Amino acid sequence: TENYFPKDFLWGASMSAFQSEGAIADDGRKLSVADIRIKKMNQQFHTTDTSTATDFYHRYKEDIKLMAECGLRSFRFSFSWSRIFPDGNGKVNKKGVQFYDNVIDELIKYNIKPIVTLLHFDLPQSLIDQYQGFYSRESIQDFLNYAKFCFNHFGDRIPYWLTINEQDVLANIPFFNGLDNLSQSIQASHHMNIANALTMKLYHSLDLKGKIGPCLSYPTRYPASTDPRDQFLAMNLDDLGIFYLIDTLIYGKYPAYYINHLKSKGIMFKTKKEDSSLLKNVKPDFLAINWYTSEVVGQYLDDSQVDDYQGPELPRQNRSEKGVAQYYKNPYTEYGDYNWNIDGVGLRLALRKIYERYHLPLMITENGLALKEKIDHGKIHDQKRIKYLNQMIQSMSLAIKDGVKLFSYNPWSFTDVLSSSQGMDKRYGLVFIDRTNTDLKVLKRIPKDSFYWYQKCIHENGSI
Ligand code: BGP
Repeated sequence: TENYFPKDFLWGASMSAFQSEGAIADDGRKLSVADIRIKKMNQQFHTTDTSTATDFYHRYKEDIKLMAECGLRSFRFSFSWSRIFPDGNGKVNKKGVQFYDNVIDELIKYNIKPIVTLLHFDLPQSLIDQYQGFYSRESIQDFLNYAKFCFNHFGDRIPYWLTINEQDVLANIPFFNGLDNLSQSIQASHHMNIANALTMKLYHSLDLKGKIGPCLSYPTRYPASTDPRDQFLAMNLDDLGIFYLIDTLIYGKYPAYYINHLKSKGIMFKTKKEDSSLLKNVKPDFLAINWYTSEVVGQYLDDSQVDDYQGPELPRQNRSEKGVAQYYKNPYTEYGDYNWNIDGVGLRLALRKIYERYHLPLMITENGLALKEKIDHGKIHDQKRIKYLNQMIQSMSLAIKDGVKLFSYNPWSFTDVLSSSQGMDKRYGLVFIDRTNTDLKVLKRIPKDSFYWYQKCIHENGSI
């Protein structure tokens, strides 16, 4: 296939702190909401809590060496806020800072550019205890202080910063933020919008040479039928899923469709007079997108309506959102082991749609296929993942040909990591981590077939 990747394209890979580091109480670190959430969810499996994860905290040198061997030019990871500020505010923890100094230096040693997320699902639990985290306005200042410390201390070595990972997810799933209900998390999302805006403005006011942007997730949505209502639904879910957040950041105010939507649900967040000026004049340098899959959406059907429905004859998925949408399986695409499909065209469509709406450079910060895997004579033959990556990379090339300014690709995940909610058996990595072993000290790293495939792809700068 034709190759449109620029020579300096950043081929990388992606991970996050709570899913890889472990060592959750070492060297002064305190708990985050993710540690507590995951422990609650997976009480029965010791191997699926965050206390060890993949032990990146102790094995970062080994993992970074593998990154270099793979040929990575960038690595997208996150700082654990409660490692740097154990209470979220107050005193800085030197040993936590030292750890990230070490990781960054190790990456630079191999010429791998660090892409750092400030917050990836792991708000310090102490901020929940102090004032309910992002639900409270105080969180804005604490996030800013944390960001400021990081910019000042690490800034000269970090070319790309991401503010908050997947605020769209945080806004809709309260417990990811350590909160209890949707109206709290809508309020939290407003505070995160301001925190996001002020953090980017702060960064741009400093004399640093890097770039900064928000990081959001997006599944491409296909309407289930030509019924105009399904067509409208797919667009509306896009708007209410992700675009309202980017619109707010870029145009400096909430779009009317979002406010109308909240009102129709009887939810409204509180604002202060100064908020509209705080939200204005933010200029993200790029948008970071986590993209995995495409979805087919149709109108929501009550059981009583199902029989009369004249719409699409598609297999219904188990998933439906009451009163909002019914999800279908896409018969034209293949699926991985976890209900997410392999849809390269869907990625091309997403890249065009997002670029044409905002005209900002794009970076893919997550993309991958989850599989259940086992070691087979010392190897892991992940052919389906290779197929997935192949489709994605071809689509990226075509998107670039079409004019999309895509400059970096960081598939999820470099090594297997702890899933955000489904334990250690749900694997995305290019490198296998043997955690089936009951001896947690083993955690052997084994590059999968996809590792060698991606290594070659990087070497050829995307000619596959
Ligand atoms: C994204 C998160 C990641 C990662 C990924 C896969 O939403 O940013 O942290 O986990 O999804 O999701 P999961 O682990 O639930 O399969």
